[in-house]
Amino acid sequence: MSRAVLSIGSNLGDRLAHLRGAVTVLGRSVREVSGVYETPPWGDADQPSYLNAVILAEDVAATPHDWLERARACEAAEGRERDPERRFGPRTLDVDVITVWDADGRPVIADDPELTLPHPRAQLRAFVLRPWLDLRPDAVLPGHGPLAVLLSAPELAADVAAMTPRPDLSLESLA
Ligand code: PH2
Ligand code: MG
Ligand code: MG
Repeated sequence: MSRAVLSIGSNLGDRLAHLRGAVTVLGRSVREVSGVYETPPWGDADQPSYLNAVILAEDVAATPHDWLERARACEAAEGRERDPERRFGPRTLDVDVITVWDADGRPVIADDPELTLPHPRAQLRAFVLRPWLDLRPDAVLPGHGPLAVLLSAPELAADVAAMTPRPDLSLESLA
């Protein structure tokens, strides 16, 4: 069994509908979906706030590149357009592969430029760590440590304080 943590985010158009689109396209591989958070834009402040959530996914045969392909299929289904000028700019849907575990339960470590695993900036992103921690309080980001420890880093304090749970927006019933 291959397992993956996927981060989903949207800050353009009907944000909740775009996140729901990801859950729908991933289909039967979705095991659990976190709550939705409203989060301040990270990396490029001049854009609307995001809705973010995390998906725990499983599939018997998926390789790391299969997860990447599925992430891209979700983005394409929600009309994602890439702006080469703005790496961290606004988007209808972003689906990032954060970590993958192989059939033996070992985390995949890869520095393939197309798919670096674990995701090279996950440890800096409260909008990834917080919803993942909600689902798995004991989770560890391979190579970095327990999520609870990473989230208490002073560099993340402002982002943690600024993100707000949106219990009124649920993806759960779709999983
Ligand atoms: N994604 C980005 C850039 N900045 N900020 C938040 N809050 N959430 C995101 O998903 C996000 C971001 C590009 O991947
Ligand atoms: Mg991203
Ligand atoms: Mg991305």
